[in-house]
Amino acid sequence: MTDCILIGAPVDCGKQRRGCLMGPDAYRTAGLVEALQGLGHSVMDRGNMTPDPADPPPVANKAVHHLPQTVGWTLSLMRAAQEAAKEGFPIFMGGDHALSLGSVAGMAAHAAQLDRPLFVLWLDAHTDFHTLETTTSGNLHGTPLAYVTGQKGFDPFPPLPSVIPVERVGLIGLRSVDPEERAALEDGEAMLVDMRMIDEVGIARPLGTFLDKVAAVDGLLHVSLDVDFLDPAVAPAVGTTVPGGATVREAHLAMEMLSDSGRVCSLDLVELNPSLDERGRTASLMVDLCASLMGRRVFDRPTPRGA
Ligand code: EXY
Ligand code: MN
Ligand code: MN
Ligand code: MN
Repeated sequence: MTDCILIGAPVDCGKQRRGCLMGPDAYRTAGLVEALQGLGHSVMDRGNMTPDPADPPPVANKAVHHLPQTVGWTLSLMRAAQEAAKEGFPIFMGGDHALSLGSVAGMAAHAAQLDRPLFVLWLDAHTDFHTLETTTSGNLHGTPLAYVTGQKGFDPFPPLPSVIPVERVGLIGLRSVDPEERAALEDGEAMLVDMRMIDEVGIARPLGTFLDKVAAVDGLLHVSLDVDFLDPAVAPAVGTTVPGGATVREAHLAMEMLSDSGRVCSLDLVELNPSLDERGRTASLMVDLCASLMGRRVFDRPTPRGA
């Protein structure tokens, strides 16, 4: 049984196109609380956050959209993550991926206090590895992973309590990477799994290797699940769809492997735009995936019948 702490983070300032504001309530409407309770977990729904304004407000930067608001969210979510992690398993219901600027930074600080290495699994079509200097869109939802791994060029974002080394980062589902992000990542130590690799060897092999790495150092693992990790045909309710994404089965297998590992300490559910959904289909799929992450199984470790 896990003490799940639901945190509504209706962050919509990470991009110009609005639509993630209603994300947290879409997950509630899709039955996230009941799904977790049905698995025997306790669920504390903290409601939806509103960010404290950054004090002093940062100077706006014309190349980046909504910088002051996003810095405010980052500070608030950093604090919320550390508090919630002391009480249980935080599930950040987004809101766009800019929420991970604060959620992941806060979880890294929490893990550092426990003297445990924090790993991050980024399930996403994108690497979200731009800095304020490299972004061409000016959308901060394309930057969180660069920030939490300590890349330069994030002034006036707060200094990180604990930096996550890129060798503790795995990205799976990649199929839309900008030149600057590729240049920053390609020769580095992060595990980069694009859809071609999943097509060739499946999702289990690279994910299994990554989980072995986490276990080898008794690490903790934060999972950041972007709706656009999935193929738009099965998850249309996201503003940054990229064709050729993960199938429903690949996503469930990943969640069940993560659950079996026992290493996951927190979760982001990000980029859901319910206004693009068909009868809440995408929100329901994300709730189903969360249930697989939190222990739902058809059979307990099925072996082929008669094996
Ligand atoms: N790399 C592009 C940009 O920086 O604007 C697209 C980013 C999409 C980010 C979404 C959250 O994954
Ligand atoms: Mn993302
Ligand atoms: Mn994405
Ligand atoms: Mn495939």
